[in-house]
Amino acid sequence: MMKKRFGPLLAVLVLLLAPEGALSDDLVTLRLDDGTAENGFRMGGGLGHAVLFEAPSGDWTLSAVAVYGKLEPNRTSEIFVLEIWDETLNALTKVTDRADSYFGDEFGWALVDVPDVRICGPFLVSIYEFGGVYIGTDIGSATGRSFITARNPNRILAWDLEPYQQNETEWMIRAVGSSPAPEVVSVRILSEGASQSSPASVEVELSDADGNLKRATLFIAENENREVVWSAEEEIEGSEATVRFSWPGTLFRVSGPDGSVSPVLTAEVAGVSEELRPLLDRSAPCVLLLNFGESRAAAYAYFGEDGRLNALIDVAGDVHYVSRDVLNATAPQADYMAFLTKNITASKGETAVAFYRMDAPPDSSILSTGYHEPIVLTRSPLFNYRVLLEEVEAKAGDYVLILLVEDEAYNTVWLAGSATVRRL
Ligand SMILES: [Ca+2]
Ligand SMILES: [Ca+2]
Repeated sequence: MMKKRFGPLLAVLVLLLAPEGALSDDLVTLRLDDGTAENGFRMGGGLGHAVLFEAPSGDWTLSAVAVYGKLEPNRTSEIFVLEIWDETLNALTKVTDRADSYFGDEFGWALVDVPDVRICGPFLVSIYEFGGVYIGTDIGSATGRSFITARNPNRILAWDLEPYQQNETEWMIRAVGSSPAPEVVSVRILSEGASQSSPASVEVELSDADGNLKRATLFIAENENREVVWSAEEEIEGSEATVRFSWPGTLFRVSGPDGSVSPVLTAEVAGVSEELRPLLDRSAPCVLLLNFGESRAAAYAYFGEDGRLNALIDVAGDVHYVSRDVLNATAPQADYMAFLTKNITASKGETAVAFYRMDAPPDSSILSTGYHEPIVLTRSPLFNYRVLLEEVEAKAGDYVLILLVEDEAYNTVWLAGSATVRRL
């Protein structure tokens, strides 16, 4: 039998990072679609394609609408109308413009500026194309928040778009707006030297004008090669927060039967019961390459306090592997061998796990994400595939701090400070 090999894994994620100082990416895009159009529809007859959004903050300002569309070559109307309605279907603002100023002969995103409007709660964005523009349509699982509307009087119509049902159709219409972003008030290094007996310690003070702080994440990168060796995140809330991070001068390494990769970024698993804690202690984001990489899924690998790999669960919640210990703890009567054949998709030898690696290039405004060499699961799940998470000492030297602060309205603020800590 010919042995199949895993294909190369491309680095795909690039995160914006503000160099030397904090910067908020002002505009945030609300979307329901998945970014690819399976189809396109024009309705004409005064009917609108409408999408229901919810303002993510009590202090949110809508400033533009993005529409994925293309011109109908034999159109009878040259204009389109875009309207924003509140939840009682009252128009808050509208734009009327020429379709060929925004759309072309091929599908593409058109960004339509609308007069800034402050919005609270749910709102509808609708476009009336009068038969002149095909609106990109995302077919698949949908939120049921895409509607067909009409004006004067403003109303939502019964869904009669054959052959697609409302619960599988998403109009590719997005709302672009802004709300107050978090601010980093101060970063104080409380203890600069890092060792396991005496961790480095950093205190960060944060504020947010509209009081919806969500999370602060600290990344620690080697000053010389700029590789991120450690990250820690804290959930926060409200309009002010003080967060203290500590770093014991270590990093995580995952070893498999054929070698090891490091540094691997991990987080303590939140909300796990006392019983399961020893088995599901830390998790690491990863990509699962199933069936020799023919399908892949963003996932989390879970490790016990003893470092053993105890679960692989993808972001959709599908379980690809749990260890015998986890099954015993959650379903003591179950037979693991029977469970293995029925429920485990991580087939021995055909599945690999690729952990993320991150770099913070010095004179660059990006934090780039790539992958370590995938670890192929060649051993038996009965022995946790012989995959192990270990905490090891980081190299001596200087490390830079990079802070990411997020709020509930999808604002993200990066601070790539000049602050450093030192592994002793
Ligand atoms: Ca799609
Ligand atoms: Ca905010």
